[in-house]
Amino acid sequence: MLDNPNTMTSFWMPFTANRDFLREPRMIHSAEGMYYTSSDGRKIMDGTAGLWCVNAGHRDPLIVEALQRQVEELDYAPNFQFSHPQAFELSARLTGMMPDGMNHAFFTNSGSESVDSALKIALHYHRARGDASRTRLIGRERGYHGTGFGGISVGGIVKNRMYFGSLLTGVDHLPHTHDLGRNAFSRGCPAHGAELADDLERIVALHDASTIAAVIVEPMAGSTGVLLPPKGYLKRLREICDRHGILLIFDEVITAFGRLGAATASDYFEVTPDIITTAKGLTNGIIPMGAVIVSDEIYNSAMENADGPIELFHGYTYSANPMACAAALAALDSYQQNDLFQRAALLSQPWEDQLHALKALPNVIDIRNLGLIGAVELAPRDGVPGTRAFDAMKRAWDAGIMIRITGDIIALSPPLIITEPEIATLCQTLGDVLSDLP
Ligand code: PXG
Repeated sequence: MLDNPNTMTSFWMPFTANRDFLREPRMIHSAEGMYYTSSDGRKIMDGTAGLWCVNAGHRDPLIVEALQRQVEELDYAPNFQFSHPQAFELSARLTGMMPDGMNHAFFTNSGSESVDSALKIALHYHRARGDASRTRLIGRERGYHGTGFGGISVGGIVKNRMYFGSLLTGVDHLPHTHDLGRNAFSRGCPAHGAELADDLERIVALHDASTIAAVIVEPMAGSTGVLLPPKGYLKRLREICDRHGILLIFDEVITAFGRLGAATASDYFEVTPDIITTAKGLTNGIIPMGAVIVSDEIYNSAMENADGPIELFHGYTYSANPMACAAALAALDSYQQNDLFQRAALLSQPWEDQLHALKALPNVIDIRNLGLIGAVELAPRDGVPGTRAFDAMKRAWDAGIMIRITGDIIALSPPLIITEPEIATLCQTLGDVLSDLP
C-alpha cells in the first residue's frame, strides 16, 4: 500500500505539502529516546521533539508503563458531573508547577482547544463580573495560537487566516517583534524592542480599555520561526494590562514543561499572566491533552458570580480523560525524576555555542536561541521564498536529522534528554546540509 500513491491520498496530511510528500515520503517506523527509525531502517535524530512535544524523549518507560497500568483499570470516565481521582491529582500536580496564585486547571485535548478555552474564559470572566462590554481580544502579528477560529482570529500568521473568512470580530493585533536590522545574531533575548509593547497603549486609546477583555501572546513565538521577546517586553505588557484591567494570557503550548529550562516561560521571565495555555509536553506528546491554568481571581470569580449551578458552559468529551491524565502524571514524574528542566537550563550554553558556530555558513542571516530552542534564518531564494529551507529539511532527513521549517526559518527544539555530543552532531549535520545548499 505504501508504494501506491493512489491509496495514500486517503490521508490528507495536516500542514503538509501533500503532493510533494507522496512523491517522496518520509515515513517513520519506530522511536526510542532521541531517535526515530525511518521505514527504510535509518536512525534519525529528533531535532524537534516531534512537534515540540516529546520533551522527555520517545517511549519514556515511566509513561509507557503508566498507560499500560491505566488501561487495565479505567479506560474512560466522563468529567461532566462525574469524575475520577487522577483528574484531581493531575490538577494539583500541574498547578503546583505553575506561578503562585495560578491554582486551577481546565482540561482540553490540544493547544488549539486550550487557546479557544482561554479566550472564552476571559470573556466569561468579565461578563460574570458585570463588565460585559469587555469583549475585544488582542493578539499579535505572527502569533500562532492553533487552528480553531478563536486561535486564528487572534493569531497573526497570514496563510493561517486568509483562506478562512471573516473570523472573530473585535480582534486587534500588536506588532510582531522581529527586527533583524537591530537584533540579528543576538544570543538569547534581543536587546531591542521592549517599546513595541507600548503599542498596546495605542490600541487602548483607539478602542478604550472598557472594551478590551484580554491580550494573548506567546512568551516566545515558536511556530512563526522562533521570535524571542525583546528584553523587558513581557514585563511592559504586563504593566499595561494591569493599568487597564485587561487580562494577560500567555500561550505556553510550546514553552511550558522545560523548553526554556524552567517549568514555564512565566517562571523563566518572572512575569505572571492571568491565564496560561498548555498542551504538547503535558503528556510528552504521547496522548493528546491540553490544560488552561487560571488565577485564583478568575476561578473564584466564576464560582462566586455564577448565575446557576453550572459555572462555565464549556468543556470537551475528553476533558481530563483518564488515559491522558495517567500519561500526564507520568510525564510530570519523568520531568521531575530526571531533572529535565534543570538539564535544559544547563545545556542551554553549549546549545547556544554550537548553534552560533553556524553563523558563517552561506545564506544564514540570523541565528536565535533560548533554553533548548534554536532557529537558523536563511535568506530566501529570489522569487521562491520558502524553498531554500524546504530543501534543507529534506536533505537533513536524508542526512539523519529531523528539523522543522517555517518559511525560510529552520527551528530546532530537541528533547530535553539530548546530550552534549548529540548537540554537536545535530548542529554539525545541519551545518553540513547548509554548506551544500544552493
Ligand atoms: N499555541 C501555540 C503557541 C502553539 O505552538 C498551538 C497553540 C496549537 O496546538 P495544537 O495542539 O492544537 O496543534 C500551538 C501548536 C511548528 C508547530 O512546527 C507548532 C505547533 C504545532 C505544529 C507544528 O512550529 N504549535
